[in-house]
Amino acid sequence: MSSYSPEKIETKWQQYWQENKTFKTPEDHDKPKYYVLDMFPYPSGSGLHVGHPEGYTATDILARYKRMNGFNVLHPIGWDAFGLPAEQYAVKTGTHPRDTTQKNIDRFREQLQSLGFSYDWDREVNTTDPDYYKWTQWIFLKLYEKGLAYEDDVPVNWCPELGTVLANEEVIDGKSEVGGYPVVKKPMRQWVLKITEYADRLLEGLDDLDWPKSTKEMQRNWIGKSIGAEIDFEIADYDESLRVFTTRPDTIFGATYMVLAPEHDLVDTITEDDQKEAVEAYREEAARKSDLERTELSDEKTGVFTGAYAVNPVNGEEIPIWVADYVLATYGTGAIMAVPGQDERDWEFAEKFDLPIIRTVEPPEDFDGKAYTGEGKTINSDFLNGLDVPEAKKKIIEWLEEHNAGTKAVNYKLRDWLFSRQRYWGEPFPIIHVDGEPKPVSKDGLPVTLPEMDDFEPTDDGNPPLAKAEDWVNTTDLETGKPAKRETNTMPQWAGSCWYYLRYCSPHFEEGPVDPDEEKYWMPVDMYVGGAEHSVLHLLYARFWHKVLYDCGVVSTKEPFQRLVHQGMILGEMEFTGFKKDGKWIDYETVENLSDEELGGPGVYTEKVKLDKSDVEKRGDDFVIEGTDVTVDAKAHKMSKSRGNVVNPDDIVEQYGADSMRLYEMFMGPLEQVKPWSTKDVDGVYRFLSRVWRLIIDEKSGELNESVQDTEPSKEQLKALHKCIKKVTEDVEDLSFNTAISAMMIFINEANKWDEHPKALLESFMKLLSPFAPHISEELWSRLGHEQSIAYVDWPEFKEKYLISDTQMYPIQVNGKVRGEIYVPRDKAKDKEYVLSEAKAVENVERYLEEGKLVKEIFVPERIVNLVVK
Ligand code: ANZ
Repeated sequence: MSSYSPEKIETKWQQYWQENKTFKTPEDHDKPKYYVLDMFPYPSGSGLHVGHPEGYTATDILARYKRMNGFNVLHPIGWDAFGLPAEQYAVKTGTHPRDTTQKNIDRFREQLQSLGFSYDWDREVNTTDPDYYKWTQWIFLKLYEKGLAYEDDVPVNWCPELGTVLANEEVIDGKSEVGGYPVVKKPMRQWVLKITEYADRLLEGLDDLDWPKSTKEMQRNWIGKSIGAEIDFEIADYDESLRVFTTRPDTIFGATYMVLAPEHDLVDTITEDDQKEAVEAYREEAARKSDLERTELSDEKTGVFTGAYAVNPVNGEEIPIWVADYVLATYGTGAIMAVPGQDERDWEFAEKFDLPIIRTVEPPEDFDGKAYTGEGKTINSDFLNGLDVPEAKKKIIEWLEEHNAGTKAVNYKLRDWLFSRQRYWGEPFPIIHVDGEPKPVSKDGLPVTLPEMDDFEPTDDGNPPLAKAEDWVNTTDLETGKPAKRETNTMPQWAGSCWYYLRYCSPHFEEGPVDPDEEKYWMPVDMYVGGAEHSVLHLLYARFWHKVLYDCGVVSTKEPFQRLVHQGMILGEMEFTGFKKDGKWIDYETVENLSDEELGGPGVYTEKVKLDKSDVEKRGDDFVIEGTDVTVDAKAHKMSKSRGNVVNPDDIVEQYGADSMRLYEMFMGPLEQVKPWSTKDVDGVYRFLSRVWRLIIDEKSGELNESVQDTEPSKEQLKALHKCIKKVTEDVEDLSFNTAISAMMIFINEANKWDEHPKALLESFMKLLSPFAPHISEELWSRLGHEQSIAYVDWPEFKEKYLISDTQMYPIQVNGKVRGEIYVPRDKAKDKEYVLSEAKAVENVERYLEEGKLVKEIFVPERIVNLVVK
């Protein structure tokens, strides 16, 4: 073999790693540990997409780098393999989801192995394996024992098309996140997890995590803690009172009307007869809208008057009670005091229905808006007048508590977690029903495995497919001998991913989900890399379970993921479109800024022309038609089948090899940035690797090049190498992989100019390259004469001394202007007399000295010489 051929060396090394179990995690707990984790994939039918190797290469570089730096590294992978697609496929084709899943897993594994990732394959986990989900069920029972799992009849998001209930998070704009099918509300018996009990701890825990700011903020908003008060308003002529939640109790003197959510219990009681019809019609209308539609700020406000009045506890004033759908039944108390002066939604409503508006906070003088939501002095508010908002809040709460009319209150947006699905392909609940009451299956009864079935459709009345497995459903309570029925719901896909990172610590442990000693050593995860789409759900649910397990004494850590990084999405290739009018090219900006009419009518005089990459050139931030100044529209789009811009990683690996694929995905740009794909640039990194190859291997003979010798590296060579070591080391630590690769390219360009290539120098370079491009590095390392894998050799140490050159340059100024420069030997660099005499001898400087009189000599060691001449 003479030229660089990845197809030959890559399989060879993959086999070597597998046969030698090179990446088996060492048992040695004396070394410092590094746990680097990927979000495990859902093994879909379409195989890996180019987004997977992006995060996976980044973590693999870190894993390999840390091993070479003496760390004990845990770098595992597994499969998040329950889920809807395999079940839908089963309904369509009759293929059991287990078979589909197994096939997909095998394909994924093969693809990951073909990319040379250094996973410990002995620790693979699979959420659908009964040995795994036994512990998912065990954890559920812990939640149940702690009163954190309960059954409830809840109005749920029922998706008839999918035959299942969806969590709020899985419904977007009234449609299912998967498939986009319509979703309606329907009351159903469901399992619910009390995540709300952990709301405060989930908030507090965020403070110490090294996570992207935006992700923490999303979790904070999702939990949505609001501090305020609950206030009771008597209802005139009724023996009832109305409780509202407000974050602005200080504005109570400005409450000019009240609003009940259409679903509020009091609506029926207090609506006056002549208003009943209107209220009823309004309620029906509201039921058809989603929460999102109802609370949209921009939408026209709607509502009806009930005919009843509430009494403001602070001043006894009677204010009308309305029903309006911008108030949600599911938040706070489902009722509000409306303060149009300080709340935008209330202002709009008051304007529309001609209700009074009273400001209770003085807006700044130049304020010309409507509702004023800012800070300021309280006005029109009796005993609160003159106070700033926070003081006024404090004082009114004291007053309300004294007068038994209200209390301080906290509210969360976070709801309890709807934890059951009407599906087959999920974890069965370890629950039986005896006399209609739920009862946990005893620990020896775990795992409760899925029954064999070949019909995966839900029953016509919406019961889960498991209800059809009668032999399985009907069982006996082993404790009492009574007949019992198994729970037929299954857990949602989130369940298995809530704790998989723990299983990796001791995947074969039989006494519990995780071996406590291993957990103590490995946890928390030091680096977790995955998509930003998991900012809330998976990452919040896993934190919740982890905290419950902490409370149960199963884990010793309060948080699972210390550091989190999201890789940026990889878009399709850039697409270029030029525009023509009357047969002539016109600037893209012109097209963008002119209306169709101005352009001569839609599509009549303008013509869109799809352009090839080779038709355009980059000019500053724009792209122009080659050889002209005419700008074009240049955009990259999300990869999608319908757009036809999907890049298949297998094709790239086949054409260029895994090392080029890895290197390219890291070279595209900063890890966290969104970036367009460019196959042309894969070619670039391939050429770089070929250059590395040719530097060491003689293409004709296939032997080491003659220039590769056991000689001492020169100072110049050491300087180039250590520059590279410094940069690559710092950049890997900062996850700045693209710039690390640039530094290696610079080194190779330099090295190509040298006649001799000392072995030691090349070996150091191969070490630097090895986490990025492990196959070529192993191959060249072995050809340089090593029998052991490069994976565990020490990372090259950076030595500052090689960067300092042998001479010191001094600029020589005369009267503050540079007139020349000198180079002095390093050992004389601080010798004032020597430097000054050399400086004065510079021809150009000498001239000035002859012309005038030297009055002052300024010498700054290792910096500069300045001579003042008059
Ligand atoms: C009076 C008031 C005056 C309010 C003011 C705001 C500004 P967050 O921050 O989201 O918790 N609210 C309470 N329950 C509601 C419900 N079920 N549906 C819709 N809106 C509801 O917001 C709390 C504020 O949202 C509460 O404070 C209430 O309006 C409204 F100058 O009460 B406020």
